Amino acid sequence: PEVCVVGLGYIGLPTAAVIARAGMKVLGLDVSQNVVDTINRGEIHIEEVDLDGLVHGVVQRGLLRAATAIAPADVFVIAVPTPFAKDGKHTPDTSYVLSAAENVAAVLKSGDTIILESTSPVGTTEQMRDLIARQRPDLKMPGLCEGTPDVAIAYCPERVLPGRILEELTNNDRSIGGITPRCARKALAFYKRFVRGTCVTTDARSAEMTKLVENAYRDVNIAFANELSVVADAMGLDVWEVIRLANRHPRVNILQPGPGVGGHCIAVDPWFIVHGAPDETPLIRTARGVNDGKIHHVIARAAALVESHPDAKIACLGLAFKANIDDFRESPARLVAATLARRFGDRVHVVEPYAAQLPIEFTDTGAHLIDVDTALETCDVLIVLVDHDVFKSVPLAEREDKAVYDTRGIWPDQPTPSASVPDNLRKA
Ligand code: SAJ
Repeated sequence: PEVCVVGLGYIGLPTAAVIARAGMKVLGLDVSQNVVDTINRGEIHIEEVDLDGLVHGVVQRGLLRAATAIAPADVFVIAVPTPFAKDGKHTPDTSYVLSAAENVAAVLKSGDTIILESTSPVGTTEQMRDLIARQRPDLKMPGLCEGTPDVAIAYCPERVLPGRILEELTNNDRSIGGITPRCARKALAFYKRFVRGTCVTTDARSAEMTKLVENAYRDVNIAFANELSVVADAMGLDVWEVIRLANRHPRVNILQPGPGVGGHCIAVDPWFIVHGAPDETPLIRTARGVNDGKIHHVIARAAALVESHPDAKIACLGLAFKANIDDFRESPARLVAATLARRFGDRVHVVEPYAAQLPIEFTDTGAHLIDVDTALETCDVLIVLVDHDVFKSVPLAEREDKAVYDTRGIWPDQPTPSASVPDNLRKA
């Protein structure tokens, strides 16, 4: 194949499919035989808008094939996870990246390009290069040799938003970080074949940091909004009203408070910066703490509301980590709902149109999954945890008599939402 994509997850599979759509022959590599079989049938194992049709088409046209074993290619794209190590200290675990690089090294030949896309701590691409250099002393490595190196190595992070992956994969601008300028130019030529956005070349370390900075920037800004929401609760103010008004200032753009920050990126990547510079990152570290702390504030406020309505049925609206997607991993909404279910048992009902059943931790709590109509008919306490469109569109008439805790601010017309703030969370 021309291109080999290592890792067929939320980034690797759409990337492989988009490259194939551009007419290149792609081999997709995954450790899971099940994933490989699914893709080779023209089906997909993840949910993403329009991805099923695209994968089906490129597999049928013979442009995308999946396998568990690597084969020679001209360009290798590594898109494997970089989770935390299991040391409880938020240490980045780059072992999947390094073992992917080892795999690639085994089939590498002169003229090839290796691109790392996985979110990685600064220095990982050079580390990967050093590992390949040790394994393949026959090849001249960029930055380590005299004259023209045999291979090109670059770091090119993705920045796509789940739910808009295919759109953003082609239209977003990209940072192309070469180990050397020549590496950057080779990687640039590759991305130009399927990216419409502007591709900006830089060095690998700057590109690694850029990816981390983008997500840390968002985390810090969400932390500001979340802190304001806790302050507003203490002062008996409507935070949504305050933010709406402040955002009319031409240079103020405050993000939206919520039940905390979920997903696999924004709550993780800032730690990679903290880990690289622990003494220089008080703000980034504190923001993480504020966002994680918001979950517990929401649990306390929701529990107080439930306790003040001893006979009422409760509906938790939403489990997903954000609006209009079916991804429940690392979701603050799910944690809040499960905590309430453990505490209040069969009084708790969960509405999640994107779920067929409740996640495992709800087992034996007595909580039920119900639809939004049933919730509006039977529950007197509503706790909004996700801003799904179906919840947003519920008219005031169907909820005005209910006790509501709206953690996402989707119902600005709800009468005096702050009235339900319990005394212990109120200061003034
Ligand atoms: N959230 C808020 N308030 C806001 C915005 C978001 O509470 O105003 C919450 C969401 O509800 C969710 C979490 O933050 O729980 C993260 O959602 P998100 O939409 O901000 O981001 P992700 O995790 O879906 O995707 C992010 C994106 N990064 C940035 O916007 C800087 C995406 O572009 C990246 O490609 C992705 O991380 C990634 O893979 O790194």
